[in-house]
Amino acid sequence: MDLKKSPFIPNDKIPKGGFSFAEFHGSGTGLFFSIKKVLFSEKSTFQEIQILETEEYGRMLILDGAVQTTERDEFIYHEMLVHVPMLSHPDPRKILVIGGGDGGCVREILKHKSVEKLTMVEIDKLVVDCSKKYLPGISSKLNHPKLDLCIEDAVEFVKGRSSNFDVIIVDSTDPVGFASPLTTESFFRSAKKILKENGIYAAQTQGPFFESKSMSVISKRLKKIFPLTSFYLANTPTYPGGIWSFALSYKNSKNDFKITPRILKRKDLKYYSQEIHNASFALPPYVKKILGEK
Ligand code: AG3
Repeated sequence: MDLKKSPFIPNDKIPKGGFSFAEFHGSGTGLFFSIKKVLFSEKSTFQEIQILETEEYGRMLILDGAVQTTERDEFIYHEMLVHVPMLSHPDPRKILVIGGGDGGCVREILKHKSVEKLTMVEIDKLVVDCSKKYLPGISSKLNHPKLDLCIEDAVEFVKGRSSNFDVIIVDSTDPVGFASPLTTESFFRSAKKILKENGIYAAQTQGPFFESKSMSVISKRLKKIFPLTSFYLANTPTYPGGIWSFALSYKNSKNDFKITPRILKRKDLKYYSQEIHNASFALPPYVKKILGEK
């Protein structure tokens, strides 16, 4: 093999006079983005927030050095995190989003006419504010009248509320630092309590390629608390490993997650379809192993 050829970034691809941002995914590997402009860079009480204008992916939101979303590929993650649980529920009216300050989940949830009230609990107001300013396509519905936006810690929010929600969607950062309580058994127990009897809990559960350990821990905990949990996958070009997992859990085991999902007739879905919905639950053996499934 000619080492000078493929393994190196060709000189003409290294930004001249500009710079690049890299997220490391393991030791000695990662993903780099050529940056045209820094639009926002500040430290909030919770984290370091950056919005960068990239060469290939449009604008990109980074929290504590981890890529959260880019204008070019955000549709995949947001459509899959939202429409799979929403269309698995017969009549989702009251929805709770945890995290999701950029507004991508809110935008997708509001594509469902059954929604009467949508509550979003985001810990960091600065993420909401800068997304409204710099990511207009993603945050477009953050001023919607059906949305009740609460700036508070979701761990406190879920404690002691009544069973009010049809669907809970957790759009969190990686389970480190202040986001790690969102993957504990006690959080799952509280979330289950505030779901109605036929309620559904969905969450992003990291990538199988670089975060297999945390995926396996989350899977064990979810399966302990919820009577029925199933995982599904989607391609996410800008997240570690390019593939991401999501969990779908039911409060009541009488529900069957293999029911045919309801159909959402929209022309603006770019990744989600009923076919993809069903196909996304097919897991390769290495992922089943991580999840302790056969
Ligand atoms: N939240 C999950 C992003 C996890 C990405 N992890 C990483 N890059 N290490 C995305 C928020 C989008 N609304």
